[in-house]
Formats: sequence, C-alpha cells, structure tokens
Amino acid sequence: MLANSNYLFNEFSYSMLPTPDSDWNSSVAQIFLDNGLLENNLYQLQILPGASLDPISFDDSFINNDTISQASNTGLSSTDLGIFSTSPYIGNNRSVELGSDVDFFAFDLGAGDTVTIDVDANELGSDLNPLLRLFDSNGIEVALSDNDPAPGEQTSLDSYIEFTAPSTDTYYLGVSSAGNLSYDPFVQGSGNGFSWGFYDLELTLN
Ligand SMILES: [Ca+2]
Ligand SMILES: [Ca+2]
Ligand SMILES: [Ca+2]
Ligand SMILES: [Ca+2]
Repeated sequence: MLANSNYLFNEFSYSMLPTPDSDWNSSVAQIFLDNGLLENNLYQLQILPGASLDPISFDDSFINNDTISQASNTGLSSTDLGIFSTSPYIGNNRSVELGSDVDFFAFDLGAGDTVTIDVDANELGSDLNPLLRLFDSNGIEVALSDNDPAPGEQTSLDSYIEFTAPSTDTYYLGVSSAGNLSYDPFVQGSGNGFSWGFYDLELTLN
C-alpha cells in the first residue's frame, strides 16, 4: 500500500498495527503521513478474512479550494460550453476538521445561461451525504441543494441543482457535507458537517 493513496474496504474489515493517529472511516481508509504515520516506519495492515481491498480513484488535486478565492476553475463559460466532471473527496483538507472540508468550483455564466450540477455520492456507496451551495461573485447564496435527484434518478441523499443565471457573473459552487450549510464562503473551516467521503461531480453548461 502506498502512503496518501486511497483504498476501498468493506466495513470493519481491517485493523492496523501499530494504530496510527489517523482518520479512518468505515468504508474508505486513507493514509496520511502527516497525521500520525511516520515515514520509513514499518506498519502492518491486517485485512480480515472475507474483506475486499480495492484501490479506488478520486481526484486528490482539489484540496486547498475551501473558499471562493481558492476555487478550482472548471473552465466552463458561455464561450466554452460543455461538461466538467471530476471525482474529489470531502475530508481531505488536513487543515480543517473532516466534516468542515468544502470544495469550491468556479465557472462563468452569461445572463440566461443554465447550468446543471449533479453530485453523486450516496448512491455510489460513499459515506458522504453531500450538500451544494451556489454563490455569486459577492458570496451571496443563489441556490441550495441537499437531497435532490437529477431528472430520471431516484431520491437519495445526493444533490442536484439546475440554475439559470439572472446576470452575467462568475459563480461559485461549494460542495460540502450535509449540515454544513451556513459556512462563510470566504473563510476556510467556518462551518461543520457530519460526514465525509468521495463524490462524483458533473457540471453541464449547454
Ligand atoms: Ca476536498
Ligand atoms: Ca476543500
Ligand atoms: Ca445525482
Ligand atoms: Ca444530501
């Protein structure tokens, strides 16, 4: 196993000796060298009988994106239509509590442009119960979704927004965990939620 890599376990199927001061949740174990594991030390991970061990991929590049000013740019705009999709993680910013992680994504809309934002986590088996907040460039919340299905989907804990811009602006999507719905979009770690895990994000601008 590799440090800072991510492996998917089935629940309660592992133990680790010596026990590091790291964060383990019930389905995804992620090893952080900066959180109790020592470099070049030998650790033993015991996979219990019947357990599955599958590496999963999620995009770990979206970490320091917890405010509007740090937002990851999707590249989408009125002149650059299309789909932006990625698979990040809520709970991988080591500067804040796991449930306080917020991932911000920026895109430009012209007046009348419609964007759809679909986040899937719960239905994919992630422990994350996602929440979406959409802000304008002044940090005013213009849309919110906790549990909303995309057209054709079953209702789950996952989130979906369809938004038509009233004015031309840069808009900022904040992905967080449910409960974390009153954070200040300009201040990292200013709220707290109750879950963490991977998610799939798909932003579509036609
Ligand atoms: Ca994150
Ligand atoms: Ca983040
Ligand atoms: Ca969905
Ligand atoms: Ca939700």
